Amino acid sequence: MADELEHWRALAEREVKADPDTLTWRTSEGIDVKPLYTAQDLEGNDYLGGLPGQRPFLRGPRATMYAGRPWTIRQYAGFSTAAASNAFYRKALAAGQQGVSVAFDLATHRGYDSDHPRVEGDVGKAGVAIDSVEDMKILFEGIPLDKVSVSMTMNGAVIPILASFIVAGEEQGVRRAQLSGTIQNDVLKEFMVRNTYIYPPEPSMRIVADIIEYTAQEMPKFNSISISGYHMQEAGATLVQELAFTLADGREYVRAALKKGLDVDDFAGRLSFFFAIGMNFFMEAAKLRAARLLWTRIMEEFQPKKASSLMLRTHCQTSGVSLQEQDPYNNIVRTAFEAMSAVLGGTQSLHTNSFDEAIALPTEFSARIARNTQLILQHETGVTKVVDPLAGSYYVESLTKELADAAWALIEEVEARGGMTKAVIEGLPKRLIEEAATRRQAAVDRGDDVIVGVNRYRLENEDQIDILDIDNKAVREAQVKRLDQIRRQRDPLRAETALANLEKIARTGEANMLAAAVEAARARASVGEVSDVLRRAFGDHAAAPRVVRNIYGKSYSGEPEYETLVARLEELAASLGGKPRIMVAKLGQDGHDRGAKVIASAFGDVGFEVIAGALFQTPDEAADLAVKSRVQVVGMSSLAAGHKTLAPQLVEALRARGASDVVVVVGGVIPRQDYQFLLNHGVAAVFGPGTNVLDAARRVLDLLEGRRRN
Ligand code: SCD
Repeated sequence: MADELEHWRALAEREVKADPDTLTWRTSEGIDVKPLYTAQDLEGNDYLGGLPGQRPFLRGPRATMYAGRPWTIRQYAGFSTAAASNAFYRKALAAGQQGVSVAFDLATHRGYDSDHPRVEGDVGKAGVAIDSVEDMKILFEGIPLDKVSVSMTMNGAVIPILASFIVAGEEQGVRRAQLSGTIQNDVLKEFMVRNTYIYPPEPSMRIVADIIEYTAQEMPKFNSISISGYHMQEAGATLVQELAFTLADGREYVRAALKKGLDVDDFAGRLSFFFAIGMNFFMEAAKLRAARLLWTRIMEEFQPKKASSLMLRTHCQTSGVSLQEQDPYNNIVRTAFEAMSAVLGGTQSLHTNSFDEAIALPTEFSARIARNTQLILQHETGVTKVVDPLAGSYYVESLTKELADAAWALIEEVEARGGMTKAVIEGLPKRLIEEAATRRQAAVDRGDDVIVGVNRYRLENEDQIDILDIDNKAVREAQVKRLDQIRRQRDPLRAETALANLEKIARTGEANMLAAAVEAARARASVGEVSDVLRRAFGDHAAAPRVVRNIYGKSYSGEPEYETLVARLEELAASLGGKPRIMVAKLGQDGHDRGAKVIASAFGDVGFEVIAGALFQTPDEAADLAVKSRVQVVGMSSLAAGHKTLAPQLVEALRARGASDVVVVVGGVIPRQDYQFLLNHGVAAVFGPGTNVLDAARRVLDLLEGRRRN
């Protein structure tokens, strides 16, 4: 073998006219991927050789995997009203989808009823508006909850939403013990990346534990949590970070449940996971194998007796950030590869993104292609026939081990700091993920990481595609009407008593909060009312905005285009008597802040003074801060479709404060169809998905210089 390898090196050297080691690819995880793997790479790899359905489950949680039952096609969807979403689910189920997965709007996520003044731009936009049991009943009308399993992506307002679901089931004639599905209920990652938290970390962890307790006792078919790495990768995490922080979160939840006095075997089998699957094809499949191995290792510490307590079962979703606005049909291809990778890695359930998701909500057409991508995989490719088909591959087995070992080192680092709740409060995972995101953006902007149709092979003219736009005003009016009706028709004393009881339990911890909320939901207390009661007991969590520095700039330093820009900014600073000041603003309930953070970081490096606005500001609050901070530019980042409501309100709020000279630019998920609307409403420039950050900085500088000349 050694001789043959030497011979291979000589041949390789002749072919590429360089040392073959120069072909090694260092991934963003810091893993060196060599051009060739051989049996030698497997020497000393002690993770090899297991079988599926058996400890440590590296090869899959079930013995027969898809040969026995294929993964669940579970498309995440929801928009507008409960009735519109219900019609969408029913059609999807009839067309081959196998489970339901509800996307709630951001108002619901953050525990606000649709009539709350803070959520005007958010109602019904990026998900369905649910204010009460009545909406929940409409959402599942004609969908038998004892047969179809339902996933609900809810973390902040998890107590009222799960309570409303339980009561909707009851009133559909389905006992809670028969309900099958999953509630996301993973709050730790909200503090790290997704930001739809409501309460501070510690009471939020109590909520998680109460839900695990209640479902363990009352809902044996229901997965109490979906411990999610997906959003970490979306926010820019490397696969090692995604793996490590997700599993460390899982360990923290197990401890929280044990602290309540539960027996590990009573709940561990209903913990579930959720990972993103991006474009690094083999590494993503290896990640799922490594995840199962490490979860078994973690769970063995708790000495469960049941095998199911050691198994990692997971949902996967193809990567949203890998989708591009430019040449969007390419996204169908990206999603298909990612889906294949998830399946080769052995996922239990899968969502495939629609190709237009980098631009807007999926249309019926794009949703059909996304669903069919999975149906084709299940029925036409033969991938379901063999369990863990990548096992034994020199490369994939090596990757599995490297990922597992690197993630384990990070998990141990978290452990040394006292576990994930502490690490989250101290901000370690968030900082590491934000640094990785900024590094990745620089690699894309520099063209080191190629994205077809974006930084290479870009089309000169893009065709416009049809998109789905929601008439948010109409949704809000309909919701407000139903809320009024509910408040008029319910027994006020019963609702008040139930809410007061919940508040008492939240303050004392003397009983289960979900059990109390079920009674409140029966009494027709709304999602907002239940959330407010808990807000009174726990307070609101406000994260301090922080920006990482010197990562974007460092990767460009010395490059002429970058240095020219820096010099131009210095010149402007000299003439202004200080650096030009830009405020990066997130308005409404949209907590997706990867873009805002990366912009803030890169703009800071090139020479702007960056003021990071808090999350969830109203246009008036943002305008107040802009005026107080004497900024010349406000950059509003919008990823949740609220831009048409919120950007004009921001422009107006600035004008009302005598600050109409402040340049307003908008970036994020903005469909081209909306550019002119925004420009007509006082926005100076729009930066859609795929914008090169240096180009954006140059454009903002042009605008500022233009204003100074005029
Ligand atoms: C499975 N089964 C088998 C089998 N394989 N039986 C025989 N032979 C086999 N080979 C059985 C299982 O034991 C189970 O029964 C049943 O079949 C269903 O299989 P499952 O593997 O449990 O599948 P499913 O019910 O689909 O559950 C999958 C998860 C679950 C466990 C992963 O938690 C889930 O559905 N998660 C989805 C989460 C989700 O959709 N999240 C969306 C997030 P028993 O149950 O009786 O054992 C969206 C999001 O956050 C987007 C981003 C954002 O909003 O920011």
